[in-house]
Amino acid sequence: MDNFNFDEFLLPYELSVQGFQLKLEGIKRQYQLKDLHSPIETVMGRVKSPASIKEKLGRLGLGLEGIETLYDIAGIRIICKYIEDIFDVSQMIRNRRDIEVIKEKDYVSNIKPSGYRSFHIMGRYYVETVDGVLPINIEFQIRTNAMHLWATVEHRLRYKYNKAIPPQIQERLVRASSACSAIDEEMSAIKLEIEDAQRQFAREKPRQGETIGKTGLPKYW
Ligand code: 0O2
Repeated sequence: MDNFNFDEFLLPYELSVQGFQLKLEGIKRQYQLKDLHSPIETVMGRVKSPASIKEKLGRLGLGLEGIETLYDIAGIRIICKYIEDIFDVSQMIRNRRDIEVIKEKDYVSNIKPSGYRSFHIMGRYYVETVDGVLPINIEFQIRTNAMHLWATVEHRLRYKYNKAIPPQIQERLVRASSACSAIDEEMSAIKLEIEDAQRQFAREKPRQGETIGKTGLPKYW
């Protein structure tokens, strides 16, 4: 394991992550230029560190020969405003011709016992390298701001407690996850109500001083 060249191995993963971040930022920009709500709010990317790769392989009882079976060496996180956006973004990824979807994990409908919520898509992406075309596994984690807040705090605590979070803290985290779910549901309900009002308003003639977006709907937000 010691003489494995991580820099060389990880370079195509880094290029893929950078490339996808740009592509997804581009989609967000296109929505903005069309004056439409973008289901993508923030895009983040990371390549798993060698230490974290070794730790995960060890946890799975694999040696370095198993490295290419890991799905999350290249990771893209897409943060959305509303739960509905998660499903729009997932569909957007499924429809892409540069990604072959391998599997999906719906932790939004099937919340993990820890309280973790997110929608994961594991895909294969083909990178052009000097040695030819290389298949790269890439994991998309799609979640709302509330899901992201919870996941980052819980992740940090897991490291702080060396993965053994005390039971009373775990219980509070599960309750915090339910509170985040409630926020997501309420935000979606508010959005729906405003959209209904916008549709109603669009059927009426705009009064003086009121603006109508390119979508034909008045700009309330
Ligand atoms: P890190 O440090 O974020 O990279 P697979 O991906 O299918 O080969 P795995 O890892 O069992 O197998 O899949 P799972 O459970 O879907 O986890 C994948 C990633 O989702 C994790 O990667 C985390 O990023 C995130 N995740 C899953 N469960 C939790 C959870 O309970 N809390 C938090 N905060 N994140 C979670 P890593 O490698 O575990 O971690």
